This record gives sequence, C-alpha cells and structure tokens, in this order.
Amino acid sequence: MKQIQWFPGHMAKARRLVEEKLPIIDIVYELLDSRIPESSRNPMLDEIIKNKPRLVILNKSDLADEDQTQKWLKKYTKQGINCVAINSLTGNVLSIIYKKTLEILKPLVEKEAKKGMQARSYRAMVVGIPNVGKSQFINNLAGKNKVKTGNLPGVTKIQSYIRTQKNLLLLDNPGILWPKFENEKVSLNLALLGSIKDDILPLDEVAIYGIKFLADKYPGRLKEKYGVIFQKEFDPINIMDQIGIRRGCRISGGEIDYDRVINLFLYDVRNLKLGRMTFETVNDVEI
Ligand SMILES: Nc1nc2c(ncn2[C@@H]2O[C@H](COP(=O)(O)OP(=O)(O)O)[C@@H](O)[C@H]2O)c(=O)[nH]1
Ligand SMILES: [Mg+2]
Repeated sequence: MKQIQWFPGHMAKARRLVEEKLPIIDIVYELLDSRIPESSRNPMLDEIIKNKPRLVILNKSDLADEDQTQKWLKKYTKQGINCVAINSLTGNVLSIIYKKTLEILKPLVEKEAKKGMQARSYRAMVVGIPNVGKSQFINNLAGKNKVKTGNLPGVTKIQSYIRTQKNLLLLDNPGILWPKFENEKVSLNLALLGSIKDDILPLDEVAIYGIKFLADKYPGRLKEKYGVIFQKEFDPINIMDQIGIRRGCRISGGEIDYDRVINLFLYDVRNLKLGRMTFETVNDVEI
C-alpha cells in the first residue's frame, strides 16, 4: 500500500493540485470509507472546493454495517449533502454515479440547454485521503474501455481524462488529500483499518482501541470468533490473553505472545474476519 507522510509543504501542494483543476470540472466526487465516514474526510475540503457541486461517495460499503451506512446517508442528506453508498468492487457503480451526477448538475444542464448549448460530457474529479479506493473507483467507472481521452484543454496545461460509457469524463489523476490526523480518534480509526502506516501509532494502542470498540458495539463477534468471555470490568489484557490462548499465540515458556495476538486481531478486523463493521456511528461525531 502506498503511504504518504503529510507535512505542511505536502498539504499545500495537494491542495493546490485540486484547486488548480476546479475551474475545468463540473463536479467533485468526495470518496469516503463507509466504515469511518468522518475520519476519512479531509478537514479542509469545503474550503478548497467552495461551492463546486459535490457528491459524497461512501465507498467500501461491502465492509461496513449496512444499518449504519443507511444512518450516515440519512444524516448527510438531512444536511443537504448529496451522497451515495457503493462497493467499487462490483459492476453497477457507473449507472448509480451517473444518475446522481445528473441530479446534482440539473441546474447546470438546464442553464446550458436554455443557452442553446449542445449536451456534453460532464467532467468529474475524484478526491479523497489515501486508501479510500480512488484508483479502484476510477478503474471501475472506466470499465473495459480504459482509454484516456487526452488533449482536452485545461487551464494551465493539457489535461487528460478517462472516458466512461456514459457522458461522464474523469480526470485521470485523483486528488489525494490528507485526513484530520491531529485528532486522536481519527488517527486510531485510520490505523485500525490500515489506512495510515502501522508505525505511526503504537500497534498495541490501536489493537486495544479496536478490542474496546468491539467489546462495546459487537461483543458477540469477539465471543464467536475467539470464544471471549467478558469480565465485569473491561480488561483488554484479559481479552488478549483469551485470544492468545485460543489461537495458540505463545512464546517459548508458554507466555502469551502479545505481538502475535495484536497482528492477528488487526488482520481479522481489516480482512472482514470479524464481519462487516462500522467504527464511527452518526452519534459519535459532531458534523
Ligand atoms: N472491499 C472493498 N475494497 C475496496 C473497495 N474499493 C477499494 N477497495 C480496496 O481498497 C484498497 C485501496 O484502494 P485504492 O483504490 O488503491 O485506494 P486509493 O489509495 O484511494 O487509490 C485496495 O486494496 C482496493 O482493492 C470497495 O468498495 N470494497
Ligand atoms: Mg490510488
């Protein structure tokens, strides 16, 4: 996985790359991770794209808790944000996205028709933090005919687009933006799902955060998967011990090998071995 270390210079450049292209596009697709919608947002996107039409796309919906995804969609819709949930690994994404895009761009389409302009292809830019699925999404929309159109004039230079089967062009490079990683909870969510480098946060802390989350929200999953029996008080070490014993994670001498327990647990969380989960509920965050 390609990982980025964000420094102020990188952030300024990332912002500039998006801002530069805004004048030539009709709509921004803001890709989020359905499991952590707010933690996977860029904190400055409103400021960066201003009033450019936007579609919020909750990607990886196949990994998230379906009920929670519906709640997120409802919450965003209530706030006047256009949104949709998709799984970029499946086939019907383009028609869903195109339909939404036309809905959002209706005022523009009507305005252009009134002026006597011909129907045209609309231009979209995909933006999002690393690992939300931007490349996967673009490839999905491009389908088999993944040909770059090339040579449509941009503002400062020639900009190449990727064609789709609908009247929709995608800028070939997505805007890669940074998450709100100064917030501890956000960093923990991103680390838990493997969206930031494993060496940025101590893995034991990340695993304990995940275990606590599951013990609160999905205790049955810990029971089913590892046979965890809960104590009166939440005790993450005790739970790790139980996982370690069940899975035979021991070092010579018989003691629990916590590094192995941690890696095994994080692997299971990230690879759907504990089922579909949403780590950030609409009640958790102020938006
Ligand atoms: N399960 C699932 N995995 C996805 C989806 N979209 C992307 N991925 C996976 O997420 C990882 C990161 O995707 P990528 O497109 O490289 O993210 P980018 O960094 O935003 O370009 C890859 O392993 C993808 O296969 C999705 O909708 N569902
Ligand atoms: Mg990519």
